[in-house]
Amino acid sequence: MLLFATWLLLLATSSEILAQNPPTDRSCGNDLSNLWLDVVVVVDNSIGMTQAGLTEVAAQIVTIFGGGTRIGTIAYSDKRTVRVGLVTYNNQATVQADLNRFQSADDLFNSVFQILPKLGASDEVYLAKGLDAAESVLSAGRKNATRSNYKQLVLIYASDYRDDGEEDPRPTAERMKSSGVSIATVAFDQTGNEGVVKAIGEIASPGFNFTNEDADLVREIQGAMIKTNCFCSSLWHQYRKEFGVDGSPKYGVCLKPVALTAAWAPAKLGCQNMIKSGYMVTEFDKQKHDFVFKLIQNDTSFPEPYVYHIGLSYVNGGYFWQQPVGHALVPLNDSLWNPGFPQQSSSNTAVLNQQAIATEISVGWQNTNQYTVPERYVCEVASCDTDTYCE
Ligand SMILES: *[C@@H]1O[C@H](CO)[C@@H](O)[C@H](O)[C@H]1NC(C)=O
Ligand SMILES: *[C@@H]1O[C@H](CO)[C@@H](O)[C@H](O)[C@H]1NC(C)=O
Ligand SMILES: *[C@@H]1O[C@H](CO)[C@@H](O)[C@H](O)[C@H]1NC(C)=O
Ligand SMILES: CC(=O)N[C@H]1CO[C@H](CO)[C@@H](O)[C@@H]1O
Repeated sequence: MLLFATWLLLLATSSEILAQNPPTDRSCGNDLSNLWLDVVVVVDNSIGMTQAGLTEVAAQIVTIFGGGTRIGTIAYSDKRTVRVGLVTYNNQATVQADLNRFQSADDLFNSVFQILPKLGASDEVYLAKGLDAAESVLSAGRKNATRSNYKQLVLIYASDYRDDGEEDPRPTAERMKSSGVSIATVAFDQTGNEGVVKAIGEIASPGFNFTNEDADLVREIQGAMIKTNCFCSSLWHQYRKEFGVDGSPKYGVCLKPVALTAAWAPAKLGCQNMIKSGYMVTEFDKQKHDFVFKLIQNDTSFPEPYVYHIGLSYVNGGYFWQQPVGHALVPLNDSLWNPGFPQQSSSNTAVLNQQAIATEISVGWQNTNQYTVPERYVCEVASCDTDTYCE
């Protein structure tokens, strides 16, 4: 009796622990010491920035990269390193440092404090000039496909903005963003001109428009670096909070619909073999379920009615989610079964999404045979980020 009571207590406690911690999708790796990126810092050094302003910027740059980030490429065996280039601009741009110049954090810190606090001679300032120079620094740093697997970020400190004629920074900004470069802006607002602040922010990638008045600017910029460093290999789609919204928060999870049909068990192996640490997709909650379905609906190789295998199956008395090989399966929490499912069956132990209701385009789970029902499927893998270096 006592034994039974203890057992009940144990059972209650362990299910409580599970209930308190419903499984969630992984966040992007956020370890600044393992950042791997190419960054060009572009600093307005026109008279309007003032020497005090430039010294603040220098101190800030040093702080941003001061979180143990490996600067340069030569001194490290770990490939997770950051190259930093430096451009200043006023009525013309000067490349102060290409991406290969700084080879340690000390080197970067000392040089930044030497280079930056020297004001330019002009009070005219053309962001377009600075941006063009940053673009050429990035492309010079990519010669011979050097670090072509690294993301690129341009960090701009700007006190003023104009976009007349050839001095319009927007075409360069658009071209860079559409080729995968992220742009973060810090509007250095000395005069309280909101129009200028807004215009500078408009060339930034979504959510990367900052001002020097932000209370936590260093952390914001570090956050922009962490987010830029969190991405999916080509042909994989990053899971975000909202489908198709560029600035929507990213998860550290990549998804790939596979249009070639297979039964559940071979599909599971297919995901494991497609990419290192790959596995069949999890749908821990409705948000993920809906995201995956939108991804499928946007994929013309998936016909209606929509049916696709997911990484859920019945193992040892319960339903569990797939995980990378070598990791424990994750017990099911939220349920999104179609009416009448799961059906009791010793052979139908695999789960697929099935479009069931004709009047409404949606899918729900149904259990099916692991070996005999060929369908399309969706694979999942952790994103490339500070935790995971991707060749
Ligand atoms: C690129 O490769 C060419 C030919 O292999 C070599 O001559 C050149 O030095 C390389 N350039 C850089 C920047 O590494
Ligand atoms: C950044 O852009 C968003 C969206 O356009 C805007 O709501 C926000 O005020 C901007 N922030 C700054 C600091 O300009
Ligand atoms: C939807 O599919 C189109 C065509 O393949 C693609 O260009 C677009 O990026 C997709 N949308 C999203 C949000 O993935
Ligand atoms: C089906 C199920 O177990 N749902 C649980 C998932 O986790 C939340 C949060 O702990 C619980 O409230 C649900 O009951």
